[in-house]
Amino acid sequence: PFLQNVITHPLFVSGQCTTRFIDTSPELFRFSARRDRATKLLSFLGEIIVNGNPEMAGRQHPSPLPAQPRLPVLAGPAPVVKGSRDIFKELGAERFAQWMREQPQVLITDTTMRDAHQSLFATRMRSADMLAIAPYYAKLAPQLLSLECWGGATFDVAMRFLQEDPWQRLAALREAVPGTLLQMLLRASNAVGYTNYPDNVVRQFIQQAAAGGVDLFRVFDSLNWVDNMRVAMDAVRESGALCEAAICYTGDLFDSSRPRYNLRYYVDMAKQLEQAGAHIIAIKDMAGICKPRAVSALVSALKQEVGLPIHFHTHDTSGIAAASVLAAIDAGVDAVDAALDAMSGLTSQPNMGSIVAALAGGPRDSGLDPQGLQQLSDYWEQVRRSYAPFEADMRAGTAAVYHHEMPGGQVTNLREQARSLGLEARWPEVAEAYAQVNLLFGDIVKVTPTSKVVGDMALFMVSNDLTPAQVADPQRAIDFPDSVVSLFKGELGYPAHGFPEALQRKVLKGEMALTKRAGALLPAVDLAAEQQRLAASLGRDCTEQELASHLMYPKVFKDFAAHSARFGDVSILPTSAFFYGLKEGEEVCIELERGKTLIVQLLGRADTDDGHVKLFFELNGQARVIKVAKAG
Ligand code: 3PY
Ligand code: ZN
Repeated sequence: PFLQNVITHPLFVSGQCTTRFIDTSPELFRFSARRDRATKLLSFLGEIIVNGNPEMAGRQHPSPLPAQPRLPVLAGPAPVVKGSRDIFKELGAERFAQWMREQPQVLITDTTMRDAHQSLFATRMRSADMLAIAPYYAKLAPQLLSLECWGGATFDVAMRFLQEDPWQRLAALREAVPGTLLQMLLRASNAVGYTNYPDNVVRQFIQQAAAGGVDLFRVFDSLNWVDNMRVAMDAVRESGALCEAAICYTGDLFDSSRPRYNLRYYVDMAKQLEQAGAHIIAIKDMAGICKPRAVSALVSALKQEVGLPIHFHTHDTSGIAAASVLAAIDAGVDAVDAALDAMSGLTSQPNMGSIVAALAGGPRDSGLDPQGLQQLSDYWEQVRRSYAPFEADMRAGTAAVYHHEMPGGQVTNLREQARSLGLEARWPEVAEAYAQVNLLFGDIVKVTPTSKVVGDMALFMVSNDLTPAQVADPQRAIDFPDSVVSLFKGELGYPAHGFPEALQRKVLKGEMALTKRAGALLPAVDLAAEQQRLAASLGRDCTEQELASHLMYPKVFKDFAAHSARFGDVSILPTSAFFYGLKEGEEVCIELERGKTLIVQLLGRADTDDGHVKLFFELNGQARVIKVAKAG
């Protein structure tokens, strides 16, 4: 490697090196770190080849294994269109919001890199697949309002299952897509977690996310409790980013038997959010139950009574969500969410290409180029194949969603949880129990994290064969799941109408519920001291971003940091190699850094008699042997 560094050095190549060449060129010795990184990656590949990726346990490998996706071929120069981020930088937040309202065309957010894969294949999409296509967005779809590509469940899943640093994903996307707004989903006081955090932890997270590249924060509270959104909304505004505050749609606007969630309820909430400093209002229809007539009435009322742009988000679980999107557009909505065709439908967002086609030539034509979208979608179609083992076996939309009201992102997850408890065959009962739990809990908003609590309780009822009457019966002792106790204690906040008192008494068994916002009661974390403690436990300096990861998910971050120390940055591996390893004779290219590519080929394998496997690789033409212990 030293010789290699010498003969490729620019001074050597140009013949200008003197006798001091070696002394004055420390970079000649920078081969060990690269070699170390290559060895770590080979060790990881070795683990996957011999023991399998733990994420794949119990799942079927696709056959044949998908090939590396082909990227679009660009014809002609890029269109000269000012990207949404350029406009935002020029106008600032308030005037950008005004600009949104003044546009005749409907603005479109692409959810492919966040909600679509969260809802279709349990959030397993890897950064490598996003980063390869990201630069093409500027050329093929520069008219998009934003790319939703961060937050929600992606933060946790990146570290927990994909062994990736979510901050690195954000920074790389930011670099790859400089002209379009990057959007994240933030669970207000729950940040990107499942429980309320102390206020200063939420603020620190938002500061880091804004500094790391997020321009537009969609903020929601899982019980539509505006007081629980203020800390997050203030922090977003202070960071200079766009604050999009969401009203979570639940129930049915026109169902008089459930009058709680009526037009007044949503309009009042939107007005409170406007007062609280929102730049944009989102209608967050996380389950995909906002029917065309309902969204039409809602958008018209909001446009009349609130002076902010309205952004509609829905899911296609019912199979007819595009009708709602078109109804919202007819009613004057400013922006809508959609997923690129190959990543749309079912529990994901409705189909962008088709919506764009339906609007073409009309007064609200989105301005997006159908062919550009098609090229992006062709790429995603190939990518999706690598994730087939994570997809729910759902073939068609279903009206059942109007009954159970499960968020799109939860359907695949709850099915997965049911599977792990051996309840997969009883899925219709789980869905029914989910609807029953909602009514037992007082007809609440169900979105992360409250939706997880309702799901936990539904699984608990099905696995213990409990009826709603038995759950409510004060005489029957029940050991409620921890998440249910936490909900009734007010640790996630309160619905406007409170929890049903009798059930709350039964769940809390004499414990007191919180009388204030959890975030205000939780003691502030001494951030500097915590960062020092974290650095000490890692045995190295740590960044504020790592501190944020640790504050959100201490155990997950610790495991991820240990994995990175052992195997290096595995996010740069191609997806097929990451999940499925290499077959004998197979070769992969791994870009270690710009211009430094590793070409790895698996030549063969041999079992040893001490429970190991020796793998014979060729790495950039040189033989390397890795010995891997067989698990179990
Ligand atoms: C999340 O919080 O991750 C969601 O997608 C809610 O809809
Ligand atoms: Zn969603």
